[in-house]
Amino acid sequence: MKIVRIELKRVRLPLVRPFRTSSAYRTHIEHILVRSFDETGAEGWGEIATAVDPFYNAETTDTAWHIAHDFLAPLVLGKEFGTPDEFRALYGKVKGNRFARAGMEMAVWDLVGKVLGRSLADMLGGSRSQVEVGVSLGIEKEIEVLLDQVERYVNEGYRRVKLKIAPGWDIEPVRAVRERFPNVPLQVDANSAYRLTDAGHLAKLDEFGLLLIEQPLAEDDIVDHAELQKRVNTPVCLDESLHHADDVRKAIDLNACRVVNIKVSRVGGLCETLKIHDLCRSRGMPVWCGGMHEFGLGRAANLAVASLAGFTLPGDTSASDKYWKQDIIEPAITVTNGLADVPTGPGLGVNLEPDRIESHLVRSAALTTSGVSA
Ligand code: NPG
Repeated sequence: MKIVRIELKRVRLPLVRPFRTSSAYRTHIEHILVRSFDETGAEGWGEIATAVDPFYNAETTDTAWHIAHDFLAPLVLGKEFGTPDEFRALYGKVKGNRFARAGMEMAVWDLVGKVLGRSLADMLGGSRSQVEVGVSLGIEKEIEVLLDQVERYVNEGYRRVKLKIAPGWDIEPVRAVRERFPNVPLQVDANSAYRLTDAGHLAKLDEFGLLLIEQPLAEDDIVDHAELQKRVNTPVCLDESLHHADDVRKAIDLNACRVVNIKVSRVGGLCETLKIHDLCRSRGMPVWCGGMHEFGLGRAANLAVASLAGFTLPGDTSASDKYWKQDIIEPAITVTNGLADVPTGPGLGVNLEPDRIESHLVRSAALTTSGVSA
């Protein structure tokens, strides 16, 4: 198989509700869709789920465009490959920029799945037809507003609640949620807002029986997290710090975490996701599937990933309506009684809505074996 044409489409969708984390405030999400064609005209789609700013990690929508357009596409166009693993080897010399690589690779998984008539979950070796879903709730101005949000999603059946925390918005909101919802499985995400000197403060979270505290310390740290884990009882979960399977191995060896968040984008794609899943399984490390506010396309890939046996905790794989008034796929992803169906159609198994993509398009480009065509 060869990729002979790649289209990039930057799409901007309004969020139904602005989302605040310790480092960013977002009202819209802009992701890049990758549409790849093989020599027979078969096509596959992927999603590059960067933030527009470098506040979660170093990549942005603009850097991802640059890398995909100027490096990844030229490296793969017209080159023969058999499997997604062989495909990613074509741009193996590109360092970092894992969100861009993940979207490019996802389009090939979709394409291969469509050609073979196999779903992504089937190709990955998924073992569930439905997955348990949790919800991620941003920082609010008032605790009452947060409590309303928790109530809404608990009533909708979501299986666990994740609260974003930051210095000044941590112990009190968590205490309030725990008092009002004593039995809800609860976890927090700091998006690297604390330092090791905050260990004593973070240990105050221990009394709330949290499933985990996600990425409390710096996004480029593993070592201090190991020290923090000695000082808090709540299991530490790493997100931003883990870029590939080797990072995960080091984190496990150092006891830097007791849970791993796997995000397809953060680790550079589905091939690396599988490696990390298998490693964690062999080392008895629980994993769950994180999200990057993906549109329905990337969300479908997350559901396929979460169907793997090692994903034992509910993921951030909420329904489309948590984020979008109108997703770019039809039907949208739904959650019933806290469960989402793993797509069964070929490839990612979703139907894209071209009109919706076009009406939210910011920028597009097409590249072929003979160069940029549009
Ligand atoms: O459900 O897709 C989702 C969002 C889950 O909160 C979520 N993601 O840090 O994990 C994170 C956070 C995030 C989203 C971070 C977008 C940066 C950008």
